Amino acid sequence: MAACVNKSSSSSSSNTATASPSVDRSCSNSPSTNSSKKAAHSNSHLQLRKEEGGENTSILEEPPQLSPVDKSREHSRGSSPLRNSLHNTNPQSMETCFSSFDRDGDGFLNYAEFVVLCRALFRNERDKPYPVEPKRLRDMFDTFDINKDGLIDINEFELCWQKWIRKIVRPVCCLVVVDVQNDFISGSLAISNCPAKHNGEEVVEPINRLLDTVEFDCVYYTLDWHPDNHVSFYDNIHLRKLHGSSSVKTGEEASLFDTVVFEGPPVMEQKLWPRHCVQNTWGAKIHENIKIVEGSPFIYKGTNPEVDSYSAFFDNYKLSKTALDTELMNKGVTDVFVCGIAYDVCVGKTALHAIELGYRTIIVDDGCRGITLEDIVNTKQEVEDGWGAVVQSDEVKPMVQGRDRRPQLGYKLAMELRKQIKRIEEENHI
Ligand SMILES: [Ca+2]
Ligand SMILES: [Ca+2]
Ligand SMILES: [Zn+2]
Repeated sequence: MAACVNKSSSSSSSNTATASPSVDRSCSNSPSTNSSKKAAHSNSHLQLRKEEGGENTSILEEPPQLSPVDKSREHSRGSSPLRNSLHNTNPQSMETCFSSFDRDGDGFLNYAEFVVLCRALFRNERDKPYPVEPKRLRDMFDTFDINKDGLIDINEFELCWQKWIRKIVRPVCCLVVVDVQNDFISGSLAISNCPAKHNGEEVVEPINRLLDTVEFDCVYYTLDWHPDNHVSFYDNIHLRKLHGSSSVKTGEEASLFDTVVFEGPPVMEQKLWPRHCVQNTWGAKIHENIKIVEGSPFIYKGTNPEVDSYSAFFDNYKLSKTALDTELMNKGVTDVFVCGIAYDVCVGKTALHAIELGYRTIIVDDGCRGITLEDIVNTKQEVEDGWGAVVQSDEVKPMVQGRDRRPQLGYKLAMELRKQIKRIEEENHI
């Protein structure tokens, strides 16, 4: 488990935190952004597109449809050129898509044409369009109108196609199963004793059902994995000095679940939990009924005695980072689905870090159980505020298959691309 904890410096951790790894590398290495800028000024190229577009519009009586793409090898794919284009990696499919939505055939997508595209893109599994706020549509349009001339040309569309549409239609999906360990279910920190009185064992059925029925591209299991002398254990309070700012002044005064401030360094707030998930004990084991997908990695967190770690990505003070982000980045993961225990602690912090790192993030609500109802509500709200989604387990499959395409997740990806474009532009100006 030591190998899973990357002791990176705090400065490199925070760099990573502000970057957008899932699309960053591919975007900054991609010729598309640079070529977009150059070619936006190429009149002969635009002229060519105008002629091609003109020919195509006459056959487009109906609004073009972006087809649902079923990754589970569904055979009936229909014959629409647009539908085919989404399955095709050759450059022609992009041009087919572009000209299908360029309804007036002028070689550009104007805002109204882009709105039609979004209506085709953001649909539920029954092919019904999701409503999208005009402000969000405008933000997304502005993201892809890189030269700000109020139109998306074919070169700007290349970025839109490669980095946005294709990823929305064919997301790379990871399920992160957070801390479904004995101590949180029936052991020393059983959440059934906490205010929400949740039964942690209830996450087993929906999680196993997801694992049995949904083709995730990868699955990760996280484990709270503490050494004996861990800072979060109430009975270890005498091992460390309390800071002057701590409202609890002495170890004797402290009660279970109090929040104290330790002197450090660094000075850090810490909630005092009962001793739990001690490495290599029964309490730290994953619940015996949870299905373990063969070859799926375990991510161990909270291994440093001096700092607690709720999230599967970073410890609570971002002093270190686990291998999870790098692994997801290497796999090209776009969408992170999170479930497990405890909803308002480790699940929530994992989801919020995934959002911060640039992933489209989805909490599987019925695959989570938590500590307090109020904090669970707040967790959901924070995830939704970050353009993540909170869904039920039976909604997951069509999302993973790219048949249910949520606007807030598309918006999130567009905003990540916008940050990257801005960064590349700034670098080019320097
Ligand atoms: Ca047009
Ligand atoms: Ca433009
Ligand atoms: Zn812990």
